[in-house]
This record gives sequence, structure tokens and C-alpha cells, in this order.
Amino acid sequence: MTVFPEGFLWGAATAAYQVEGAAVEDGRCESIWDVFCRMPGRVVNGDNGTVATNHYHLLDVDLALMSELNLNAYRFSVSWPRVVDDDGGVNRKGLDFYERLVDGLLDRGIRPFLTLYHWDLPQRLEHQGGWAQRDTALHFADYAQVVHEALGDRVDDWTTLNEPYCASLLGYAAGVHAPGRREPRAAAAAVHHLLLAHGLARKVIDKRVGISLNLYAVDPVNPDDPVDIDAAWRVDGLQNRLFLDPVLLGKYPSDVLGDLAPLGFADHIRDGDLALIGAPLDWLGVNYYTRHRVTGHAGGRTPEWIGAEHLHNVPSGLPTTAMGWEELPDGLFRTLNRLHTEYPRLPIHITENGAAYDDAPDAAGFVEDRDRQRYFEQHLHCVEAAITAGVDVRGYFAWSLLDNFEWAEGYAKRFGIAHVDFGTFARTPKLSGRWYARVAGANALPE
Ligand code: PNW
Repeated sequence: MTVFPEGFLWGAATAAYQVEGAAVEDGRCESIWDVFCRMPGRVVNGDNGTVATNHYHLLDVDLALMSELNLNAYRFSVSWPRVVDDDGGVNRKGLDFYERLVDGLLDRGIRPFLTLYHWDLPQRLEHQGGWAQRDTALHFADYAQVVHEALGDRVDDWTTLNEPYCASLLGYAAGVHAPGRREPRAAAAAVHHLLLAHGLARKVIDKRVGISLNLYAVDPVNPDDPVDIDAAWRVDGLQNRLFLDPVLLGKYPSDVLGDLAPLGFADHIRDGDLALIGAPLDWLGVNYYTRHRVTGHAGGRTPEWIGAEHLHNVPSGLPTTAMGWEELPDGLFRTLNRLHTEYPRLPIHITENGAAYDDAPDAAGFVEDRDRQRYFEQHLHCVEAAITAGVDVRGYFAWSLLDNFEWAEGYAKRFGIAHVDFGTFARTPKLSGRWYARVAGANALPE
């Protein structure tokens, strides 16, 4: 048996737009994802999150599911356009939903982890320039205050942003996420304004505050080739250090500042910004899925790295998930160790880890997802090894509680530990979910 520390948190995570549905109910306003989903060709099958998993109406069902899975923590996000209306006023009905959710969690002994921003910017703010505009960060601080006033008495653990990398570079440079812009300069501005939003919101919330970053192991294709070593360092800069350094060290990495200089990145940084962004945090959220294997020579695929278009990601031949992401559990161990040795030490929560596979229910409606179970098992062994090596990991959140709206992949990619039938909205724990419930109940991995 591989036993975890007493009090370890066994959670699952979701995000508002991916699960809630009820897109036009109780005064919810439009978000950039509603608009993006209507743009032809942007989301697989033309899917959208208008109904999603219908979580908004199935809250009690989902709370019972969490209990059935033995979760003692749940990570969710608040939809900004649900709680602030298009005049900037507070939408009480929207807040009521999150109050019922939080009360339901607390009644069941499940600790709420609240994320303020998981990518659903109010469309009215995108009209004004979105994250490319500094004002958006100020609006975010106001919104944080609204949520804090409503839930600050009951929620102890807050995340400002989920994956500012995706919100900025995928949304404003690659254009594969909302708002779908392909403007590298706007993306560079969005990076800084998202981080500023984090810093401003951090000041508003007098609870335990963290941020969830999508971190990657990054390796050179040829570890003896200086060109590949340099390429890996630069990709590490854009994927990891561009966000870790300002938040944990209060400064941008100088090599990344150099790479982003042609995009006017530094023009957005004002006196005092980095002090806000780098104000001490209570914990760090790590979202880990895969690694990048990088070359500076021709070949491979070039992701959305701004300022590094000549760097390429080369498959290693290791197994991949249905997303095409290489499976490398050891990359999680290395990422955790790296945080421990290179940055000020903070308690860490793995706020996302999981995998999509093309699994389907059998005749009895059961999903026997052995590959997903194995993915969790292997990664959890690495989490435990990191803890044994001295890294202060306090909790783990499986992505995701439910099959849901997987952004540009629509409903085609399933990450849930519970299967969702999108015709009936029935939830059925998969094999991985049953396994996870046993692990959570025992606070240990079986041999
Ligand atoms: C995360 N990558 O995004 C998000 O926080 C979730 O909302 C999402 O459903 C989940 O991962 C699965 O995609 C990511 O390119 C987006 O490696 C892209 C990557 C990783 C995570």
C-alpha cells in the first residue's frame, strides 16, 4: 500500500462553462465562449456549452455523486457573466446557485475550492478589448469582490485564475480558444493583464489564495545538441517561467522578456504591477497533463508559442491520450521537484490531472476505462514519490468529475471519472471513478 499523508485532499474538478449549461437562465449574460462557439468551424461538430452536462439543474445529483465517489474536496469555477450583469450590477440569482453549491458541499464534508476565472469572460468586456485591455483586470477585481462578499464566509480556498497561459495564448494568439483572435501583440498584453488581474484579486480575498498554472516538463529532443537545449529552455520560458516567475518571484524571466520584446510586452508593465502580481500566495495549483519534447531544428509541430514560432514539438513514440498528448507521469514528479528546488516553497495542490480516451459504455451502460484508471494510478504514484522526496503536496483533483464540454474539442473528448449520457444526462461512475473512490476512501493506492 502506498499511503498518503493524513488529511490529504481527494478531489475532482470542473469548470462553469464546461458543465453548467443554463446559458440564458436566471439572467446569465453572454461570455466569450458563447460567441466563440457560434463562429463556424471553431468547435468540433459545432458543439457549445449552452446545455453542457446540465449541472446547473442537476446540482443535487452531482453533490450525491461526489459523496458516492468519497471526495473530500471539489474544485469548481464561478461564471463571471452569471454573477455580474451587463450593466456591472450584481445578479443575485446567479450568486444563489453558487451558495447552494457551497452549502451542499459543506453539508457533505466536501471542501470547496473556488476558481474565479476559468475562461468565461463576459462578452461585453471583450467588446471593449478583452484581456488586451488593462481595464479588464480592474473589472476582474470588482467581480472578485462580489464573489468574496457572497461566499467569503464559507469558502476558505480560492483560485484567482485557471491557466492564464491558455486564456492569453490560446485565446488571443493561436485563436483556438475564445475569443478566437490571432493577434500575438494582443496575446502578449493579455498575459500581463491576466497576471495583473490575479494580483488585484489576491488583495481583495482575505482567504487562502492560489493560482492554477498548466505546467509541463520540457525536454530537448537531443540532450547533447545546444540548439535543442536552447529551444527547450525557451519553451520552458513561455510555458512555465513566464507565469511562475512573476507570481512566485515578482519578476519576469529576462530571456522571455527578450523573446516577447518584438510584441511590445514590456510596454504594458507599469510601476507597482510586479509587486502586486508577486505578493505572497498561500498555495500553488499545478495542472499537469503532459510534456513538450522540443527541437530548434525543422520537424515536428509548432504549438501556440508566441515569439518562438521556429521551435517544434516532436513526438517521442510514447503512448498518447485521445488528445494526442504524450503520457509521461514522471514529468509530474519532475515538475513538482522543480517547484520545490527552484521556487519559494508553497503548499501545492494538483488542481488538475487526467486524460481523455475514446471509451464507450458497454451494453449495461458501464465504461470500463482501464487506460484512464492506469493514467491516474501512475500519476498518483509520482505524486506520492514527490511527497516522500519532501514536496509539500496537500491535495489532488482529478480532471474531471464529469464528461463535459471540452472547449474546442466539444463533447467528442471525454475526461470524466463519471460518464455522462448527453441524451438523458445520466451520470454513471466509470471504472476509474470506482477505483478513485476506493483510493480516496483508503487514503492510499492499492499495491
Ligand atoms: C485544461 N495542453 O486545459 C483546462 O483547465 C480544462 O478546462 C480542460 O478541460 C483540461 O485541461 C483538458 O484539456 C488545457 O495543451 C489545455 O496541454 C491545453 C493543454 C492542457 C490543459
